[in-house]
Amino acid sequence: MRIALVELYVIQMPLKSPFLTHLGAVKDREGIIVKVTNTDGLSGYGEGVAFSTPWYTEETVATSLHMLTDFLIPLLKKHPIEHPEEASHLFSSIRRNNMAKAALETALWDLYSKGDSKSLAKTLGGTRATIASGVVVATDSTAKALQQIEQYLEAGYQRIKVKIHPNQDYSFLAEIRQHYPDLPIIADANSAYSLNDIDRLKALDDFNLLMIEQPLAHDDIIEHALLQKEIRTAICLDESIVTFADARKAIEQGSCKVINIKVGRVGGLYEAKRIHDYCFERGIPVWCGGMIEFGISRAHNIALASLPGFSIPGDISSSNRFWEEDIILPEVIVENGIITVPSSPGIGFSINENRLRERLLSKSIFAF
Ligand code: OSB
Ligand code: MG
Repeated sequence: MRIALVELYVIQMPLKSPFLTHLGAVKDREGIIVKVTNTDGLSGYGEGVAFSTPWYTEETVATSLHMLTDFLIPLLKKHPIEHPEEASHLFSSIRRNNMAKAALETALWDLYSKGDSKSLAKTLGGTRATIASGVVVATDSTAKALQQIEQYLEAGYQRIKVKIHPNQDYSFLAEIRQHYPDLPIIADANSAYSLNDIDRLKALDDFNLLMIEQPLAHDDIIEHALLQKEIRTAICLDESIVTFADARKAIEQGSCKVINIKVGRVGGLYEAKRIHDYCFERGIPVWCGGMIEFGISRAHNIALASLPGFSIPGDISSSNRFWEEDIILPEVIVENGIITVPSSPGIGFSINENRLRERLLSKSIFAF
């Protein structure tokens, strides 16, 4: 791919309002923008989606920078590749650190698609011209949740996800369900429960949820299979699925009926597509998860979600869900609950250079 330059931009932006889960609050988002430029002067972009602290996975912005700077970028420099699919094989000599890998891998996909004058969606094998959009309500009061749901439904979102935990589940969901009898609702627990809570979790069958996301431990596959036998509500796995092999094992064991695919969590678009393909062949629905991300990662998510197996609205909301002003142009817009998949080359969005500069904390450059 004749890489000439890799640049890393660390940026920081406040969220419009704090994002609350039982694991803590996200108020300010730090992220890494990766820019890969080839010898023709074409550039591709990726985004590192690790958080500032290791609350969701073990990675952080600092560990991602370390991995990119000291291992991944030197590896790519030493072993030139012809196609982005080779990147995940190349990076497999480094254990885990999936978000760092995805940051660089996704930039290579964007660059490759631009060089080929094809949209990233087309390059990946996407078949949808539009994708369905859902949104997450992450707050600690029922009143606030109801108010936000109302606002998001007016904006057209097709399904709502709420965060639950043992101190905010049955009566919280009962009230939401009473106000919205037909609303497709996902309840995401981010591992707030154990098998000791089986009766609490069984009770949630009362609400006809679309699914319950990651009720048990972040690294579990076995206990989710035991739980799925006891509850009617479909289990969706998020944190537990870090590789293709995890997805295969979870499906073989009956640990889930749905998978939330996040590009960063699984180490890039290649692995994300492999998981999609495996699920699609077996009739297991998938949807695209979110990471409170900036526009570059959102753009990669839109391309991924254009694949045929993404049959459930993802956590792909508009840029203005979290940000006063995003770092891409145009911003991502949800209209009547859908997002149009760009057809121009690569991710199909350009960089809002002023905004990037405004939010920049540090920059590093690697010449090849
Ligand atoms: O568990 O899906 C999750 C955000 C950050 C970390 C984990 C999760 C989330 C979300 C999606 O719920 C938020 C979004 O819309 O980007
Ligand atoms: Mg989740």
